[in-house]
Amino acid sequence: MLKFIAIITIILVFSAGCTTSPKEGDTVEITQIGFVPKVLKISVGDTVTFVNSDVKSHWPASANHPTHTGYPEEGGCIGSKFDSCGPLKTGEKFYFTFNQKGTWSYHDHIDSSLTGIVIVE
Ligand SMILES: [Cu+2]
Repeated sequence: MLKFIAIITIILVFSAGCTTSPKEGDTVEITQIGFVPKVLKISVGDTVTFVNSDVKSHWPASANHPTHTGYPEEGGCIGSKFDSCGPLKTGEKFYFTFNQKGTWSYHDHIDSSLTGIVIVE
């Protein structure tokens, strides 16, 4: 009986562990009204998925428009690595891993009135 309880306990602990890891990615949806959620809090090293749920194309990129130098990692295509480097069509995704702590503003390079913030702690 003790052995049975021990096995059940191990299974419960193991399955509880499985529900929390691997960590599900954080997602920002791009809709016709903009980025949802507008402010997203994550931990350093987390990957955010930007998914275009609108019928129009969108292009997430670091602030500020048009230089995109706000996020302090070189690379990408304009001024920072945090840039989808092209329009996302409906249903398309852009994945970005935030390795820098800080409050990072971004925008839609096609319609720069659409903005969002990722807070990396
Ligand atoms: Cu821009």
